[in-house]
Amino acid sequence: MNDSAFVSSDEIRDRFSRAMSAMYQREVPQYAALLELVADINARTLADSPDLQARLAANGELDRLAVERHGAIRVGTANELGMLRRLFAVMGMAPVGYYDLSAAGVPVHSTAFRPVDEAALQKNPFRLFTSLLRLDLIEDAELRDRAIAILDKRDIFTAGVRELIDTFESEGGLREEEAERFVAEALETFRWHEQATVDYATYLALAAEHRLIADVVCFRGPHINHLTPRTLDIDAAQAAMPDYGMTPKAVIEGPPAMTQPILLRQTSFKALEESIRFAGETEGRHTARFGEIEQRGIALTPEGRALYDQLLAEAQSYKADTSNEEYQTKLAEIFERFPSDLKTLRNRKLAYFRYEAVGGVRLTANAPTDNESAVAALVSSGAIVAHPITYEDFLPVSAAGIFQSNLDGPTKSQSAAANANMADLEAALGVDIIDEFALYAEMEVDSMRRALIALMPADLEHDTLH
Ligand code: OOG
Ligand code: NI
Repeated sequence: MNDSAFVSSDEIRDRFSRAMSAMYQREVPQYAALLELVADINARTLADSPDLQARLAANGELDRLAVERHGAIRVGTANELGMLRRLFAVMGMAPVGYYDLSAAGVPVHSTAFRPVDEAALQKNPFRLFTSLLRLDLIEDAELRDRAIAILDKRDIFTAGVRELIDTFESEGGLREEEAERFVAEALETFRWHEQATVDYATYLALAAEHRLIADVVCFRGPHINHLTPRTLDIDAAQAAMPDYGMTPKAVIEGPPAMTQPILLRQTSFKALEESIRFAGETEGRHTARFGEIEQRGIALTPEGRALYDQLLAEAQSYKADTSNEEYQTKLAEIFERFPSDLKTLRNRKLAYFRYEAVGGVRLTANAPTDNESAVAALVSSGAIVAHPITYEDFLPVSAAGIFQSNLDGPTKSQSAAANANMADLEAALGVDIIDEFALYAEMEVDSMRRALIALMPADLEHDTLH
């Protein structure tokens, strides 16, 4: 078999993410306006800051900026999620991270399908935040059974995509014509349907339990509910949204603006009210689809993340009933306790770095023998440069804020206590969920090794490295 005849998974993901964006722009014209806004702001920010431009270029992030986006979908059953896992594997995307949203009263738990290695992320970091409905959290047994019966009757995949996934798994790849067909067939799963599968009374009963349950259960498939381009200045984006015809959500989620941006800041425009045809030809309305913008910063270690979580928790009580300006001011005040310079973040091991040898010195036989101290000494002497590793994942509190701002209308309060069940989500996926911290740590350690090897004289053995 000729392996080179296969289209790479990275290439298929890139094509799929562009096709998804084109479809969503046709479905939700406001998303096209959002892309325009972000492109304008990114161009302006880069023009105003040659420094930022140089840093992004050095990190290989300038090229991916224009294609960078994430999306979100919600599915109803373990079978649907299991099949999605196989579908995303064709595009080199694996489930990373576990997000328990039940604590915030949203009856789902989630993971992000995304590429994991550096080359794949650079080509196109397209990610999909994917939630599975927690039918076990519906208290009303009769309603729960009805939801299960409705979901059991639908098939969200085309026969064509099922065949192509089988081909990918048995042959080890897809050829050009198959890859093209795969993108078109896979896209069908995420298309919007203005025709609901249930009557209006059923929709209303499910929506009264939780709007999200109605959104997942009453339609033919898991319509893409938003796509999110990456901006370099989210404060400017939030402020400019009304000029582009959008109503922004009340506050920007995540950390405040910082000299060294950390993790992820997000905002969205409110979900649109759409007209739906229910079974029996009743007309009704449903809000589901919106647009989101995000700004990404450095990935934090578990220690850094713990500090972030602690400071964010302190800020939560200021979030309700304040303007974004007031909230950001308060947040910035609280986050003064979070180091904002790369050196402190590195010395206190709060964040992850990619190390790059820039030369100037050669290692000698009496250099420190463990990689970490050797690298630290070489960073101080300037022979190695530490670049921030970009956060590629999501944040549960932010995600809850995004969910809630797009689910207006009455909802019964769901289980107030956190009710994480990662084992259940993994069973549905059919694979283990990858720990995001392990991925960043591995990237960091690999880069240390590569940097040290680059500075090593040819006569020193590479295997003296750990
Ligand atoms: C997902 C909301 C979470 C994010 O960026 O944190 C999310 C959803 O509404 O389905 O997309
Ligand atoms: Ni999102």
